[in-house]
Amino acid sequence: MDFKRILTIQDISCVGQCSLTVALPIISACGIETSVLPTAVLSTHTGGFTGFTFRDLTDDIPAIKAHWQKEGLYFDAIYTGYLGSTKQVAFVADVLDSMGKENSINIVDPAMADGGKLYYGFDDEFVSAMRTLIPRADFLLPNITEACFLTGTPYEERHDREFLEMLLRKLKEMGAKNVILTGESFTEGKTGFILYDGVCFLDYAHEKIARGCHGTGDIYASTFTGALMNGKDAFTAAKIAANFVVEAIKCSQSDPDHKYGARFEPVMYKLNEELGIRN
Ligand code: PXL
Repeated sequence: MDFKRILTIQDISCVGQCSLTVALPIISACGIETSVLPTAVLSTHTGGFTGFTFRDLTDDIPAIKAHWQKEGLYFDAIYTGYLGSTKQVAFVADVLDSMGKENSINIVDPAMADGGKLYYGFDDEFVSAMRTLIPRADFLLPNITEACFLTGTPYEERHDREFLEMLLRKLKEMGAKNVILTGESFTEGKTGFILYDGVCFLDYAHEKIARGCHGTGDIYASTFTGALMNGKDAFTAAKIAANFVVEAIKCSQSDPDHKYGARFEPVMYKLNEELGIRN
């Protein structure tokens, strides 16, 4: 059997169901060994909480990478998410360039913005740094706000086909091999994703659930990574991820105290069934 080892690079938000506390269980449940490179440790995520702690791990990255190289530890895929500082982005670019095995896959989620705004603590300098990861991405997974910031396009509430295709084309021109715009579709009143590989725009639309949850981008990117590493083609992996996010959001609807994240744990078995994995 061909065992795959992937590396995911993002923060540990101790409470809040995002980043590594989502990526580690989901990708592992997809049957893939998941190594981690934590970018920062926060007491909670930064959305909807105040007074959180933040320990930046930027300066640990070069030594961690050097040790892995010494041990000959390389990865079949590298998936990046929330990064802790502008300086760190260059270190992460270096890890993407040098720690993959031959034919490894880079999945870049430019986790930095939503709802027309950058997340707390990010600025234009960080956005510019994040642009340097685009040509390294086999799969770039922005939401529409991130796509606007990365392309320097003013954010608009208008999400018609012309606007969405323009964003996807620009990101492709900026060097991404494939772009998956999340949380959008070409069908009015629905959400989903649009995958652009430079040739076709492949659209998948599903129901929009009234109450969205924090961290769903991380559930999406983690599930996509896990499904892709199980040999699914990109469109199928993206569809499995979209359906799993819907299941997790539905599962969270009845619990108003759970607004800080989406409950994916009770529906994990559905992802296992979909991928034919028995835990
Ligand atoms: O889910 C994205 C994310 C990840 N990590 C931290 C965050 C956020 C979004 O706000 O604050 C720390």
